[in-house]
Amino acid sequence: MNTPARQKRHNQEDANPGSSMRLPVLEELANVIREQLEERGWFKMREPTVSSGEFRVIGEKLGTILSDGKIQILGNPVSLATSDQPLALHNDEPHARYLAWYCEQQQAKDAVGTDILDISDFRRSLGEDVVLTLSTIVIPGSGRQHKDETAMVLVNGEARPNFVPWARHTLDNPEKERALEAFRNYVVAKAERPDAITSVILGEGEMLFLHNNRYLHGRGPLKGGSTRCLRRLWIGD
Ligand SMILES: O=C(O)CCC(=O)C(=O)O
Repeated sequence: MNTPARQKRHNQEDANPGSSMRLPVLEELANVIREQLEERGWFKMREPTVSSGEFRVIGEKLGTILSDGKIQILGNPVSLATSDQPLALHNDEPHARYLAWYCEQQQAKDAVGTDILDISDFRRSLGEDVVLTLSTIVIPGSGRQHKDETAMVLVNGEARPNFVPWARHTLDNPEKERALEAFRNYVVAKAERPDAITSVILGEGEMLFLHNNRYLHGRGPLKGGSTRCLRRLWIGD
């Protein structure tokens, strides 16, 4: 019998994004996503029953949430991502192992996708010397989580690329200039290969998960007045 107390608990569970009834389902989804990210670097999920709140719960199961915000055009943009400008291929905050976007609203006409490019062979292609030099190139106050980031971040022997083509880099010796040039040339050569870039278009309720240390991402311009709105998570270890 549905007692008033039981009915009340049900109603609370429906309202709560991480309701205890749904937690095993979300846990299972997070396991699948983690496996896909570690195997192939990205995963698009069509799961219309997952709400934006539950998307965050999935993110929490994948790691520590470093940032949770909206990518949509703002009257006074606080970043390129919140303007109608195109975004060249880049990495987000390098301490975020995974990135995730949940489409809350897509542009009514001419849906805009997120472009992704596999750079998982960067360490072998660039070589250890270049990787080490990149880790000494400061990108001053780039306005992300860590104020002075470097073009490569080394964490416990792992190299995390931080490719931000529009940012000012401190290049105080020729070795750094050469290393950054090599990084840029590497990305250009990768992007020029046929079918290298995949454009992932999200419809409402769809999600994209990306390994930020293995893939670059970007997007084309948005239409002025676009209602496209993605909820974005940066997920650290
Ligand atoms: O709007 C998009 O599809 C990508 C946004 C982006 O580049 C970012 O979140 O850093």
